[in-house]
Amino acid sequence: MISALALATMLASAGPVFAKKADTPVSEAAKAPTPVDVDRFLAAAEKELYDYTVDASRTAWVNNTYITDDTDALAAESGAEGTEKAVRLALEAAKYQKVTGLSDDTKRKLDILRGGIVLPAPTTPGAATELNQIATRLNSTYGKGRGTLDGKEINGSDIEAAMGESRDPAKLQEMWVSWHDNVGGPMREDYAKMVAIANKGAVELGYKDVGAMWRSQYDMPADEFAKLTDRLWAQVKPLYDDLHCYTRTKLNEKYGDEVQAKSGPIRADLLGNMWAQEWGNIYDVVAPKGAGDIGYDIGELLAKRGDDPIKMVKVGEGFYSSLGFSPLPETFWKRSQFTKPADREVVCHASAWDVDNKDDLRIKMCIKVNADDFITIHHELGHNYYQRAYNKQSFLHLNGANDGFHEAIGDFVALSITPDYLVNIGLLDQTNVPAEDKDIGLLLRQAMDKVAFLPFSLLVDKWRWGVFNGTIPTRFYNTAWTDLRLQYQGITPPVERSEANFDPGAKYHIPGNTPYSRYFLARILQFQFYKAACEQAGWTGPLHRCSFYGNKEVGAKLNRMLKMGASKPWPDALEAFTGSRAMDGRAMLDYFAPLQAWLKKQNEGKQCGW
Ligand code: X8Z
Ligand code: ZN
Repeated sequence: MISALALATMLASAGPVFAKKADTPVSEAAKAPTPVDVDRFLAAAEKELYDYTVDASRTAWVNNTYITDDTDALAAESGAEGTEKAVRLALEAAKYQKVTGLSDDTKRKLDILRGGIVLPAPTTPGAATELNQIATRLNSTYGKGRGTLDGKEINGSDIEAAMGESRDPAKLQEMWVSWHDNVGGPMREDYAKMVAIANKGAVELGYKDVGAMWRSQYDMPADEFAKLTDRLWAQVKPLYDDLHCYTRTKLNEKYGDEVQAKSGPIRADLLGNMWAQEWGNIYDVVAPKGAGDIGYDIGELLAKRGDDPIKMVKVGEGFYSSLGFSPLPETFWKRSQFTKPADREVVCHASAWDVDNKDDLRIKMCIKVNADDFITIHHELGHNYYQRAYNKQSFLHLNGANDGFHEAIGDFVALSITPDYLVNIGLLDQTNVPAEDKDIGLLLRQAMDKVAFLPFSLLVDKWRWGVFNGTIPTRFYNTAWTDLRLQYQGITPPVERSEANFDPGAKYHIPGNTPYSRYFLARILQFQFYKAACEQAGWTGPLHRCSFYGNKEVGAKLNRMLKMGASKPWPDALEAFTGSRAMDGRAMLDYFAPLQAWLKKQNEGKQCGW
């Protein structure tokens, strides 16, 4: 997802320097700036950035949906213009932060303007251009990436689906290794160069490094934010450990000691996902024997009904309409990329766009008829409805309360995709609704995606924070990545890796320069939102069976939070919808409590951990 400021700031600039007008009398110009001057500066900055982002978004859209040397060149040029613009305004904002008597709102905007740049460049001539050329090259290299299966080339979205479906360890290993070698490996040098340039930019803006800058955007000191994520992780880690232990046992039963040992880490390519980030695709391997199994797969239900990708998006839209949100605009259906074009290279990794910051909403996906993409559609639409809800805010507030909120909305909605909801929309036969005795199966299916993801979503930025602050030097890029994967996820690559590899580059958000802590926060937040919505709806049954589909009151209350955008500190937004001002893993733990008790029983007598 590209937010207005992230784009403005990802891209950077050369334009006219924002300063005193040439005809301003010297005496007046020399006077110390007043709060009124600062607000005038902010209004001009917002206008300048707004005008720039509409054009820049179009350029970025064309590049991402039609990768050629030419669109790369255009995107890099437009990006450089944006970087220079954003950096110039950020430097001004830093100066204005010293003015006394500023309103909270003004201070907030200055903070966003100064710290909201994803990849800052130093003001050295040519730096923004080089940075954007590298960033564009990395993004497009990922988009054009290929692995192999049975010795034949296979593109990114096909290999992702095949990792979910194959249960052949040799084939899984081939796909894992070829993807990591071919896609990540060649990015290594570019990545190191990019880190060096962006760090210089962060220092010019008064931050220790780029990682500190990323951590500065959560309405608290950067160090506090790192501590908060660690606290939340400590809260939910026992649940992850139980799931890891159980899953390892099941993989050992299926594949034998040679492929998956009973103890130690799990082999990363056996978990149904190229990055071992979400494990729901191997639910069939871990499903409780007999009684507890849920007995359906959403992908199969969709295929059986003959739903195509567009129909899947319509179903997603239907959920939001049921909450009272207006239908998506005509242009959404005309301009979105729903499926992978056959005749050109694109970035398949899903994203949601609001090109004109009004209602030019689009998604860009390479949809396949499977459960993963059904959920991802709801995720992307969550971004679009959020963007639309806050489109009356001023430019610097055209964003989520924090980036974790933006990532959480669609996922929170998708938690309502319960068996009863599937019956409601005609996908599941009433007779096939899993009875109460299948609750463990339902919860396990969810946990394989939701719980398994937690350590991955934390370690991606642990790695980047270390890279940016120098505790992970270039010569240890891959070792540090593999170590973090072992430490947090308890997984290990299927083959020996070395510093000739660059495995982080095989995950979209590294070459795409999308901060990742947002997804960790979102995983926690979505359960808080869900629990609050179910309470608002008066639900009294087990939490995971609650669907707030069709509930207009929940929709109205949700909209009250969404329309705030980034205009207030995130605790205010959280309070508006949930009544609480703190991010907390409790709601997630409550949701999974029956499963956790069951997992503990299954794990009895086992040596858990790795
Ligand atoms: O990147 C995404 C979305 C786009 S914002 C598809 N997600 C993360 C990922 O795929 O790694 C959603 C969940 C985590
Ligand atoms: Zn997203």
